[in-house]
Amino acid sequence: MSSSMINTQPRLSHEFDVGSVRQDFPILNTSVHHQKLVYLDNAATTQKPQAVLDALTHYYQHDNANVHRGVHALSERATQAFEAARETVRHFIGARHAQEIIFVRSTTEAINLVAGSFARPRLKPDDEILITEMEHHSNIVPWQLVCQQTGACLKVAPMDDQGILQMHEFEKQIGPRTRLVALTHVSNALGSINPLQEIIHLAKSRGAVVLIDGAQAVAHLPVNVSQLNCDFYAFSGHKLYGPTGTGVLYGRAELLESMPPWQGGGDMIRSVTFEHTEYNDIPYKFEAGTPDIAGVIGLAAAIRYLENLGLGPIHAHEQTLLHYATERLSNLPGLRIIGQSPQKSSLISFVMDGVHPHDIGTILDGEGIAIRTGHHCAMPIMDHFKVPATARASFALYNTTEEIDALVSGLNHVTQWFGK
Ligand code: 7TS
Repeated sequence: MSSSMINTQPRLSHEFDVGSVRQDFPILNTSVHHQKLVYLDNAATTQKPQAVLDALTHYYQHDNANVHRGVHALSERATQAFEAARETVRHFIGARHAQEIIFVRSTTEAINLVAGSFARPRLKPDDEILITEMEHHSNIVPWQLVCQQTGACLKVAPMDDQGILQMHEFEKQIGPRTRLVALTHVSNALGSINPLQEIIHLAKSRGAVVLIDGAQAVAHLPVNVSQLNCDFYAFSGHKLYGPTGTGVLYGRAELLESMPPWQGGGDMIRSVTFEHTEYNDIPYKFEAGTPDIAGVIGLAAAIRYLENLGLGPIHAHEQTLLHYATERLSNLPGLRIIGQSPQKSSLISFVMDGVHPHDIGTILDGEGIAIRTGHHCAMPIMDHFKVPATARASFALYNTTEEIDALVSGLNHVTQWFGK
């Protein structure tokens, strides 16, 4: 049996059974500082279900070989599993063609690929790239580099104090010179879900190409790139219960065809002489060198795991956690939630009067509770809210209301510790 055929058992009930889901994640039984782990740092990376761990092990134990180059049985099996994973991803995000799925290392790499291969060769001085104020650094810095290289100009659409994109300002910023609109689907530091349908329609009606950073979306919301009608969509495997070192760039076939390769090397060519190189077809043109074969196969296992549970029930469960946590945290004296969009994914950023977020994180860690503290690679968001950092609890499909109770109890200890 090839690793691509490993599957999770279909669940009998359509109800979301978090107790049973938790049993699929061995790491959740870990103790930290003699306490049961409460893992609330899922926006940084998610834990992996046994199905993913099994897919990785199975591949290395039974199928390991390089892809697209051997006639021997293992290479054919590895290639078959790798290409089956591409089809799994295509179906998962509703792309029309498997060749529109490019395997990369991460969201960061996907965005850099578009910056280097789409934007950099095309943009001219005074052309514009429009982003938003709520971007992760990986959807800011690659465009700054392109602007430095081409003389194009970076524009930023503002958000309001709830963390909602100001649509009228956004609309005003899309001008005749806007070549590219690049924005996040879900903000990693605020949780805000952007109204993509409206934004993409607007941008495309003005002739701009649209890239969506889906790093914080794909594990939490059903995504269909064909319905969205975006040109590029980027995400990371590790935030989707899959292995680190895997990511996906979806790109519309016509655009990908028209772009030069990004990196040169093996697999991305059809023929090479010292005088001339013929490039391979898409997607291989953008996949130079040996890919993370095991990782991609693990990513497909993660997607099958999610599809088996259903993004709808997962979203409903996580929204229940979000609302429960929002209510409980709002009642804590001196705690302020940063990011209050009514359309929010399952994370809460917050600050506490007189306590540095790092101290919150350290005290919670002592109780086995993992949250993230810092600027979340979104320093412009911190600037907007005039805070140096926030504490962030981010929830995944395996989290429970009891874990939120543990968080609240830990935050009460923080308040007591600081003598309030
Ligand atoms: N875009 C968004 C919206 C993100 O949240 C992240 C990672 C990235 C891009 C980059 O993803 P990578 O897999 O290429 O690193 N965000 C976070 C976070 O919020 N905490 O740690 C990483």
